[in-house]
Amino acid sequence: DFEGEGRRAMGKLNDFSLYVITGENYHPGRAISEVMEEALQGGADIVQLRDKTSSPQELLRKAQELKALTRRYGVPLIINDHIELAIEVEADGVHLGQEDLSLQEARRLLGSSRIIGISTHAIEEARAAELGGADYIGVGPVYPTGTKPGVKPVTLDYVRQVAAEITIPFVAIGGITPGNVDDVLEAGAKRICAVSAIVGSSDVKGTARLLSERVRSSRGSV
Ligand code: TZP
Ligand code: MG
Repeated sequence: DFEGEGRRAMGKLNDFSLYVITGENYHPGRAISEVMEEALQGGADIVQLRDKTSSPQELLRKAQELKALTRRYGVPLIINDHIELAIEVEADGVHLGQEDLSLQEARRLLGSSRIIGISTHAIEEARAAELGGADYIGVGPVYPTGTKPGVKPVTLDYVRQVAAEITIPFVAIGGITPGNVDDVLEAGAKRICAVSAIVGSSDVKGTARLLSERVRSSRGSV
């Protein structure tokens, strides 16, 4: 049931290590569910549908596909921006930016058993999200990234600041690759998120496995 699934998803939120977000531009000609399944096979343990261009009908179809896939793998599905779509497909939660619907309004619409994640770029935003009842926050872009071109990186200093002060789960995001993930973990991240490094890889499963193993071993729970 809707409530029960949500609570199970919440229970999992504390443990997740590798959050993968869709990015279809990075895999032209390959289906979203095929690529995301490879990421799940490699150890991704939370999935977000992020799609800024599709029609409502296309978005609904993709959300339904990913809902079926994530159910099969027993991991939460988060929908970026579209709270009404999250409710329609009974996703596990939503992810919102600073310019989107407010956290309070989102909570009112979703209830307490669904996950709400908020993007943050400065400690004031992180504090406000924690105080406002967000379930997790995004911290980034840590590094420059083609997925969000022109956005100023928050740098590892902000990761350190959040790690020291914020108690809800946070996920470091933006330009994270196998080559720099150790620095991000060293700065205090216990969870990381990637788009291009995973879905744009010629070995999606292998890259997801590599990243998830680095995160898990740094947490001492491989
Ligand atoms: N939010 C902050 S950075 C980012 C988002 C959605 C993009 C991350 O993409 P990539 O390809 O992992 O750098
Ligand atoms: Mg948004």
